[in-house]
Amino acid sequence: MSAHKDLRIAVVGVGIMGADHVERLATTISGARVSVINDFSAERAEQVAATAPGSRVVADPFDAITAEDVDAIVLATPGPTHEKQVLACLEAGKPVLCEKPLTTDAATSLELVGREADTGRKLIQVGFMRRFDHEHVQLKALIDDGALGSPLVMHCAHRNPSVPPHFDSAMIVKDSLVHEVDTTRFLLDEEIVAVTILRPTPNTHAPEGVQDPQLAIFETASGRLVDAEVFVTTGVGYEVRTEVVGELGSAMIGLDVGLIRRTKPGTWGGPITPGYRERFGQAYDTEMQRWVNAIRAGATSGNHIDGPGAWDGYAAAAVCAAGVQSLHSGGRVAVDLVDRASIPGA
Ligand code: ISE
Repeated sequence: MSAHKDLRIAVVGVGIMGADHVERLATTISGARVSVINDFSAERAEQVAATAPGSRVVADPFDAITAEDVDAIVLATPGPTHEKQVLACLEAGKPVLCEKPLTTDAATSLELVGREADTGRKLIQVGFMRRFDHEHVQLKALIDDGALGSPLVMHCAHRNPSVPPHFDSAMIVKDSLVHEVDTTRFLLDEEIVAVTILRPTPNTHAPEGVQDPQLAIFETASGRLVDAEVFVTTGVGYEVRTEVVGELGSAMIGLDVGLIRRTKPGTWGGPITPGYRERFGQAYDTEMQRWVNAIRAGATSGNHIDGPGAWDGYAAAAVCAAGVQSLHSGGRVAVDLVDRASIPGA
C-alpha cells in the first residue's frame, strides 16, 4: 500500500460519472488524489485531467491499472469492459471501486467473486451508492431497530426525466432497476429469489419499442414482496422513493408523505431534484470517502472495502438476468443464485 500521504487513484473512464468522481476526489475527498486518468477518448481524458492538478493521462486502461503511481482504481467505463478491467485490478492486487454493474451478466460476475476469494483479500467494491444515502441509512436503521416491526412489503419508484438514446428495455432492468435490486437486498438484508416484470402501456414519449415504464415484483427469501416502478422517460425530474411497510408502521424516503402529489414539470408540491447529483451527491461523496478510508484500513486486515462487494455485484446481476428473462416471457422467473457458502471467502 502507498507510503505516500495521499492514496493515488486512477480514474478509468471519464464520461459523466467518471468526471464526477475526478471532481469529487479533487475537491471533496481527503486522503486521496487522482494520479492517472484514462478514457477511450484521448481528448476527453486530457480535458478532465486539466481539472485534476497532478494527474496524468495514460492511454491504455490496463496500463493505467498497473501504473506505479496508482494505488487504487475507480472504474467508470461501460459495463461490458468491467470484467477484464476488474480482473486486471485483482491481478495487480489493487482495490477497485467499480461503478455498477459489476459485469453485464451473472456468470462473469460470479467468476470475479471466485477470483477475488482466491486472493484472500476484499478488493472489489461495487458502486451501489444508495447504501450511503443518509435517507436510506436512516430507513435501514428504523428497520434494524425494529421500529417498523417486521417489514412485509416495500414500494419503490425510480423515475428519471430521460436516459441516453442507447437505452433499450433490458437496459432499464440492468442499469436502472438494478438499484432497487440492491436497495432491497440492503434494506431487507436477504436475497431476492424470484422476479416478475410487468409491462404497463408504454409511455408514448419513450423511444419506439422501448418498454417504459416497467413494474417489477421481487420475492425475497423470507416471502416479502417488493414492487418497483421504474420509469425513465418521465420528462419531470429525478424521483427515487422507497416505502417500507412493516407490522408496526411504515416509513418513506424520497418524498414527504401526506401530500396529494400531482406531478407536473418540476414540482409535486415541493421541489423534485432535477438530476442524480442533486438527489444523491452526498451519497457518492460518502461512498468515495469511506472507500478511501477502507483501503488504508485494509493494509493489515486485507479488507479494502466498506460497502457492497463482489457478492453483491453478482447477486444483483443474477436478479437482473432473471428480470430480463421475465421481461421477455412475462412470467415469474426464479433467480439462479449459487450458495454463497460454496465459495469460501465470498
Ligand atoms: C444510471 O446509470 C444510474 O445509476 C442512476 O442512478 C439511475 O437513476 C439511472 O436510471 C441509471 O440509468
